[in-house]
Amino acid sequence: MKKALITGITGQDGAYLAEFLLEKGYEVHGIKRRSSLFNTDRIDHLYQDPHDEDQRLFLHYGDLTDSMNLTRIIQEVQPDEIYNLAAMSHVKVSFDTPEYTANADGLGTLRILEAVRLLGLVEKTKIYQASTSELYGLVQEVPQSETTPFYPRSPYAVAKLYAYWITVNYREAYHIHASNGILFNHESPLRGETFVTRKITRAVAKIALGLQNQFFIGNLDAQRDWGHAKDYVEAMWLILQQDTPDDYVIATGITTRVRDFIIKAFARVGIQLTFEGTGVEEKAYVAAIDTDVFPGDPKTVSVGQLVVSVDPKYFRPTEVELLIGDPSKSKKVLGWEPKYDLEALINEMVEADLMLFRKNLDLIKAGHEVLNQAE
Ligand code: NDP
Ligand code: GDR
Repeated sequence: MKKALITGITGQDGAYLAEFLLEKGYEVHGIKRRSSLFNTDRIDHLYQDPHDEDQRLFLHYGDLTDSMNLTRIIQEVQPDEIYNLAAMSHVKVSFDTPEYTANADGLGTLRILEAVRLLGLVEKTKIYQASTSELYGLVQEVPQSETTPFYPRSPYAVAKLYAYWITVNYREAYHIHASNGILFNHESPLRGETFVTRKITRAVAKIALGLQNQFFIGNLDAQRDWGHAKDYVEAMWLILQQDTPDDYVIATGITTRVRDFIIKAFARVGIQLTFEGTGVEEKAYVAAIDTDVFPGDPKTVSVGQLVVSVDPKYFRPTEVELLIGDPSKSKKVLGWEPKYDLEALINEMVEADLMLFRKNLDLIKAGHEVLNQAE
């Protein structure tokens, strides 16, 4: 039985990857951080009682900033494959916590590579590094491929640049099977609530159910190549199944503006929008409601209602305006093909958030106060 170690198993990708590898018959080990509240929501459905004889999912406390902890876990587990997904992954937050981000996202990768080298696991352990389209940053060329020059635009992207190159260096210097997946944005119902897609689908669901009137947003013109996390974790696995380590772009090849994502998400609940104004003054109003599609009480939303406003607090000091990936190499070499398109992704996300907030609605009707602080 192959053993995989996933850092960041409690995150969006870690949860999908753990499920994928368990289905493939792997023994899966994950590193989770100690937190003052439970932080395993996304993998609770995979939990197995430690007393089960056929237990195949194991969690270890750890942190990417703690070398000794990482080295001990890798020594104990002796993994065939390590997926390094753990990171402070929020671009905007990295401007507030640049040193920590460099430590976890940059040096964290070094700690794993060095542990594998020092423990004599170079021949045994393959390493996947979660690299990112944020490396491309300021547009040099489109679509962006494995040969496009990098120009990172945030402390997060600069930390990930170090992680990318230290992975390449350890591959070349010590012949470790270490590969970078340069993944473009990928989303799902498990996406963190403060990333723009999930923020939008949550707000759309709440507005449709009458739990909220409007929401605030940052740069409406940013363009992203959005895929589904489920498709992207398969690519991670395929990368480690290759005889030779290498770096691959994983993307859909289609880019969409934040504004159009909002329009599509509202359309899913039967609300048509009209945008007025420009720049920080731009706002979106309800233009029409298709009552055959609308999932809530029709009285909760009205034509002319203000639903979206721009708030510059969500702007970044330096922005990445346009990402569009060229996945030709991964399609050709890995045989990777995404199954979801943007419509299917948005539908799944809005549907999941409607389900979530219907439960909140029931709680509110029963007299409970429900707090939601996501931005
Ligand atoms: P998430 O933010 O959902 O998950 C990040 C995970 O890392 C969580 O499990 C988190 O733990 C853990 N983590 C954070 N800091 C540390 C630390 N210091 N030590 C140990 N664990 C830590 O990210 P995603 O699942 O979306 O992304 C996975 C990886 O892929 C990340 O490295 C991200 O930067 C990268 N990436 C993501 C893309 C995307 O579009 N999703 C695109 C390209 C790259 P906790 O649950 O306790 O917070
Ligand atoms: P990104 O994702 O920065 O691309 O990083 P995010 O969803 O945060 O932003 C995408 C774009 O939307 C714009 N935007 C807003 N973003 C947020 N979060 N909140 C807002 O209110 C808002 N309004 C507009 C942003 O400015 C940006 O242009 C994600 C992360 O998963 C990284 O870890 C990963 O490496 C990259 O994707 C690829």
